[in-house]
Amino acid sequence: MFNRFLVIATCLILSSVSFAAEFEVGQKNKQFTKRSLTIKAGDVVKFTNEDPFFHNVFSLSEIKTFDLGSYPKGEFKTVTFDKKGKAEIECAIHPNMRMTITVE
Ligand SMILES: [Cu+2]
Repeated sequence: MFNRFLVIATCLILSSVSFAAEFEVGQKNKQFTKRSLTIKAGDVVKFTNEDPFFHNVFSLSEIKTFDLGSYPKGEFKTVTFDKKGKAEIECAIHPNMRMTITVE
């Protein structure tokens, strides 16, 4: 009885949630591991520092302005892109680190 209730409740919850995809972008050898990435509105991008020194992630783009600060190896931070368009992603510590995220 109780199990059946749980199954029905779970189905109701799952059907009302739209699943956002998660994409991972590393920071390795002073570069983003992807130069460009295309995602859908609502998707999440996880930026993981794989270098033995600090990296930063920021964007001044109109669709998403953010600054994740600086963080060391092994740490990651996530950003949800909710608006469509293009975002230029940069690292404040290494000016050559750049990538583009296209949100469709
Ligand atoms: Cu960097």
